[in-house]
Amino acid sequence: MRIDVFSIFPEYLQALDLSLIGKARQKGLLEIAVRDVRDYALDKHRSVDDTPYGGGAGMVMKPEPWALALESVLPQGAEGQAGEDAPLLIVPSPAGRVFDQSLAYELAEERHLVFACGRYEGIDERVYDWAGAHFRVMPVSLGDYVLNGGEVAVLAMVEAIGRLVPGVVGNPMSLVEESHSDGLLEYPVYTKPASWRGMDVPDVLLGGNHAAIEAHRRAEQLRRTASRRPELLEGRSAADLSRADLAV
Ligand code: 6GU
Repeated sequence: MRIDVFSIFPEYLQALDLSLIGKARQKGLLEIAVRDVRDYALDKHRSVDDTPYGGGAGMVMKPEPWALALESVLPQGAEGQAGEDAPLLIVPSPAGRVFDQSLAYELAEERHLVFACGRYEGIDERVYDWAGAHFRVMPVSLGDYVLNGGEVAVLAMVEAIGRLVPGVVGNPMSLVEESHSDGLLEYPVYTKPASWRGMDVPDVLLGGNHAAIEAHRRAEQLRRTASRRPELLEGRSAADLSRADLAV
């Protein structure tokens, strides 16, 4: 998968050199390039913002540096309407579609993602209209709160998406058993010692009855989800929840 990130603070994205995502880049599973929008500015001061028409607080990002930046990742001669195979331009914004695990799975199937990190009060709206001719454009939000720019959101999204690309996570089973993979929160985990500061690991986990362990973990997933995130259980029919669940 190819990923291009545009930002005026490329240093924020240095965390993508680390850990699992950094290793996946080294292995060539993820081809990630971080680019400075200022490199596409037109004046010697490399300015990328200006005052808003109509007045108001703050500054707005100028359209031309963004168009030049985004054009630089398009295949040569790519013009006209953006088809199904056009790169997907993700615009981090608190006004976007909320990012969740199902969207992460969806985006992990893409060939080429481009992230446009706005700063200040945002990017001139005409950039999105222009971009629609060359990209599929998707505003995406991490949740209902405000960040100063898209960089931290891109770190979260690239990590969530990248780890779903085949080969990035060494043991694919860890993707199956984690929170949200089946719409429920993860079961609690324990390691040695079996007794610690007066607290014991549940007995069933110490035995070798795999069916009993599985039933226990499933029950814990449901208990935890009902207690912390009850809205995740809404709309799940009794039939949807397995027989082991009903025995809880
Ligand atoms: Cl994706 N971007 C910004 N700037 N703020 C946010 C966000 C994204 N998600 C929540 N707040």
